Amino acid sequence: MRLKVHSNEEAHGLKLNLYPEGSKDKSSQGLLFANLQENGKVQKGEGQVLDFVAQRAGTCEFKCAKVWGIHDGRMRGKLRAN
Ligand SMILES: [Cu+2]
Repeated sequence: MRLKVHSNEEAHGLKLNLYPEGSKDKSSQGLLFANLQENGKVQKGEGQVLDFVAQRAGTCEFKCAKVWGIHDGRMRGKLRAN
């Protein structure tokens, strides 16, 4: 799977949780990244390309990797692999 992330305003970065929600098995992650450094990278003026394989079915949360008060609770979502 490939996600291309682009921000039209300030620098943001998308960070996916590698483990599905409610997963107790931490021995195998749900998402396997080609380049883990891309996950959560925040760089102004540069997009992210997140290349990964969903190894297990489940729902993984993602949020903005940039920490700044007002955005914390809002810039988030979920990615579901069936
Ligand atoms: Cu953000």
